[in-house]
Parts: sequence; structure tokens; C-alpha cells
Amino acid sequence: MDLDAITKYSALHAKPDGLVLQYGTAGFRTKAEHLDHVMFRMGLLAVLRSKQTKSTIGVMVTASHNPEEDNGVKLVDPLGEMLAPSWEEHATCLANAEEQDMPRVLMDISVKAAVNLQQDAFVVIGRDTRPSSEKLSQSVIDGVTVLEGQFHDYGLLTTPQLHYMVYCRNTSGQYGKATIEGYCQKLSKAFTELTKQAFCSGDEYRSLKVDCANGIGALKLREMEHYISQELSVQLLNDGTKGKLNHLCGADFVKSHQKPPQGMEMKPNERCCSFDGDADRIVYYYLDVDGHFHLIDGDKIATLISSFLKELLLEIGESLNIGVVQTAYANGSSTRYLEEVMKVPVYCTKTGVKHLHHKAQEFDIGVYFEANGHGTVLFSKAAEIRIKQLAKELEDKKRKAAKMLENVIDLFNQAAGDAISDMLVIEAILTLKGLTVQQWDALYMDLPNRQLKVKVADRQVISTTDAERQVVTPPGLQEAINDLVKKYKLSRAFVRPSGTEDIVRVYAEADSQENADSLAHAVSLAVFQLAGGVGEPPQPGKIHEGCWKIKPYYQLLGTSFPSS
Ligand code: NG1
Ligand code: ZN
Repeated sequence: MDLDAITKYSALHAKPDGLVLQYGTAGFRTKAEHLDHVMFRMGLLAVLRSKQTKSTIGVMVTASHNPEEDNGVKLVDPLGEMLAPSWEEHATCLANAEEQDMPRVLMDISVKAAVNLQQDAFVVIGRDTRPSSEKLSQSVIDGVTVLEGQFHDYGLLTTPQLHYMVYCRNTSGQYGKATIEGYCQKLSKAFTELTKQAFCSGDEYRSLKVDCANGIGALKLREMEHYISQELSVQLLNDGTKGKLNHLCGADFVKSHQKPPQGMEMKPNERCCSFDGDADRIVYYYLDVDGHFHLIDGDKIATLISSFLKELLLEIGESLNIGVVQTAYANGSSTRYLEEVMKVPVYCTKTGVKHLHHKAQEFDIGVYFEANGHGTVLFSKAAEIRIKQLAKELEDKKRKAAKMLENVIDLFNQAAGDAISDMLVIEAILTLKGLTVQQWDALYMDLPNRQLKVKVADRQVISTTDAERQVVTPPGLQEAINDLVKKYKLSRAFVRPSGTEDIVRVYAEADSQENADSLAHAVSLAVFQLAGGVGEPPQPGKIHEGCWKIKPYYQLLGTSFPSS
């Protein structure tokens, strides 16, 4: 390691004094102007990780659904997964080392992690469309080159596409070709094969409006469009030609405000969806004939997908185990529907896809989705081999079902949740099942819920347990939440420090929107009082946005998956 060269180049990417950042749920995220040194250092760290794993490592420059002025960076491990936890700690240490200490901290990491410095290193880099991303990805490249790592800069990519590239490169091309063409060809071939099987190919299923959050999803969906235009016509809105990234649009906006994005003209019952700023999340929605907005979030996506997969497994007579993984943010109705109506085991993990992904790997077929629309399906190697074998051996209807499963495996991006891939899966299922968006929505009725943010001096004073559903510290907060929850019917509430923003998140659900809002507000006040709130205490204010038509609870369950 040429420490002199590292010191010299690091001075060109100097760390502002006193700035402390943490490698959180999705890497580092903050205002773009504070990230230059972090990018350079993550270039260095990616080289060490590549040498240690003897594999290609990915670096993605994005702040996903956060405002355009922000940016972020995360490392992608060899099989396309999120960085291993011990390396997250190394990342935090390296990013926070003061300028003069940085080379020593880098050396310490390479010793601690037993990195063979003679080993070759290869790093692939991708970035989103933020104005700051190009320069910041150049800083990553500076870090890679000063440690003499080799690299390939993919330039503009969605986050899941970068995960896919890393996965392909480390599996000798078995998973697919590590190019945009390879990605588009693999997914579009599976999509075309699947939709060919549809009994019902009416025009109703063939067009979809997509809000691209004014981000990278627009560019990449345009590239995909060329391959799938025979089967699906997509109309791109918020494609980045006019509006600002994630501003009043995108999956995060739609999910948290429970209303359509700006720029989306919706006719009644028209199927629409939104990607987030780096196209790893997707939510669907529509307006009913009375003009009410209906959101179809990650929970309902997971339900549609797992129902479809379960049906195919029944058809081929194979008892592969299937599990659904959610977080505490999953709507209570979705969990009950999956467990009680569909009889699928459901597991809850901490927030952050790395936790869901990890749990999903325990099943033959692991379906995981965050309520915000980030998710995918993982198939174990054994399940994949078995399905491929059955697609050859079985006959007639059973063979057809096995072939469908084979194509579904190819259509999912198994490296990461992927809005483009998930959209194609959903469109294929709706077409194959002859389902309208309303029928899909009617599988169960969401419990009214509300998410709020509270500003505190130090959000780390809140620690949690039981997959973030219970507070451990500060003392008294969980008891206060318990007392508040008791005041409402069908209620649930929890709080946790965000991993991507300097705030505490509050979630509440109850039997009516008014009650969910009121519970969320009361819990926010408890957080403010017991966890060191700063500024004005939370106000009840106008938080009742969107529209909820509440059915009596007995009607919340009960609808079963329509069969074709
Ligand atoms: P934080 O800020 O830790 O809540 C948010 C999302 C996560 C995940 C990450 C990464 C919610 C409540 N939280 O994390 O699910 O998607 O961003 O983008 O939606
Ligand atoms: Zn994202």
C-alpha cells in the first residue's frame, strides 16, 4: 500500500473537520456537498473488500428517494447483497477518520480483515441521475485507482441493475450477462414467455402509466421498453425532462402521502405505478369511479406474488417451502391475510432490505417486501434445479406450470428489489390471472395507518428489540406507547430511529384513519417528551391526507385469490 500516494490523493478529497456519518440502512446518506471524502474512501474500501473476497465489488452512488440535493453511497458484496455487517463498521471508521489518521485506519482495516494486499481487485461503479452523482462517482474512481484496483464504470444505472451486474460477474455469467443488454434480454425473454401463456390478453392489461420520480428509472425503463413493447405499453411520466428528482412524485411520496404524484392524470380504474429515485421500489395505485385513491403497496405486491407462486406449486404438486418476510411496517391486515387466509408463514425482520434478504434465503422460495415497495423473491439453488427438472419431465398442465415458474425465476432480480423487474412480474401475473387492479386491491383491506417523523437531539437514544416492535430505551417510552395503544381498537404502534435520516420514525395503525392519526400523534408526543425532542413539539396539524374507505373488520379478511 503506497501510503504517501494515499495521503496525497486524500488531501484532494479532504474530510471536513468534525463531520461524523454512519453507514446506515442503505450506506451513507447526507447532503451531496459533504460526501466527497466519503466517496474517495469508499473507493479505497471497495478495493480492500474486493481483495479480501477475491471478487468484484460494486459501489453505487445514489440517495434513492431522498431529495435531489442529497446523495449517498453503498457497497455491494459479491453475490449482489448488501455489505457484510463487519465491513459496515469498517466503512464507518474509515469515513469518520480525521484526515491525518485515515491511512493508518485503512491499514488497520486491512490487518483486521486479513486482506492480502497482493491480490488483484476489481470494482464496478454505478450512479443515479442526481446533478452531484457524476463528480462523486469520479471520487470513488480516484479511491479505487490510488490503491491500484481495476474498475468498470457503468455510468448511469438503477441500484438493482448494479446489484445484478455484480452478481453476474461473480458467477461467471451463469446468472446473466453483466451488461444492460444482458439485463434487458434476460428479463424481457422471461416476460414474453410468461405472458404468452395468458388465456386473457385483452387490451385492458396491456398499458400502464409509470411515474419515474424524475430519476434513473425513466432512462432504464425506456431501454427496456424496446424489448417488451409487443406485450406491454408503458407510458412514462415524471421522466426527468422537466421536474426535480423525487419532488412531489415517486414511490416514497405516493406511499407516505397516500396520494397520486404530480403530473399523473388518472382515469378511473386505470392502473398506475411509481418507482423511487433509484428504481428499487415500486407501488401501484388507481382512482376508483368515485375518485377515491387506492394505494397498492409492497404488502399487497407480496400477497399477489406469493398467491401466484403457491398456486403454481400446487399445480405441479411440489411441496417446496415458501415464506414471506416483512418488517414491522407491514400493514396488520396483510400479515393476517397471508397467515390466516393464504396459510403462508410470515416472518418479521428489522427494517432494511439486508435483513429481509437474509431471512428470505432460508426458504426454498422466500418472498420479501417492505411496505414501501422494496422487495423481490429468492429461489434456493435446489428449488431452481428442481423446477427446471420438472419443466422437462412433467406433462401438460403441470409442465406448463413448471415452465411458468422457471420463467418467474428469471424475471425476478434475485440480487435486489428491482422496480422494473417487479413491475414486469406483476404485469405478467395480472395478465395470466385475468385480474384487474381493483380485484387485486380487494384481496384484503388495509388497516388505516399513519407514519410521522420526530426530531430529537440524538436519535440513537432510542434502542429497540423484537424486530423493532418494542422500545428498550429510553426508559418509560414503551410503557407510554402501550398505554396509548390500549385506547384504540385494532391498534398497533412502534417507534425506531431512522437509518437514513436524522429523525425518529413513528408508525401507528388503528380501526379508522382518524384514530390512526390520533394515535400516531400521541406517540410522537411521547417520543418528543421522553427521547429529547428538539424544536416545536409535534402538532396534530393536517395529517389526514388521502382517502380510506373503512370496512367493518370482519370484511377486512375473507376475500380469496381469484382463480382463473
Ligand atoms: P429508514 O430511514 O431506516 O426508515 C428507509 C425505509 C427502509 C429502507 C431504507 C433504504 C421506511 C419506513 N424506511 O429506511 O424501508 O427502504 O430507507 O432506502 O420506509
Ligand atoms: Zn431506492
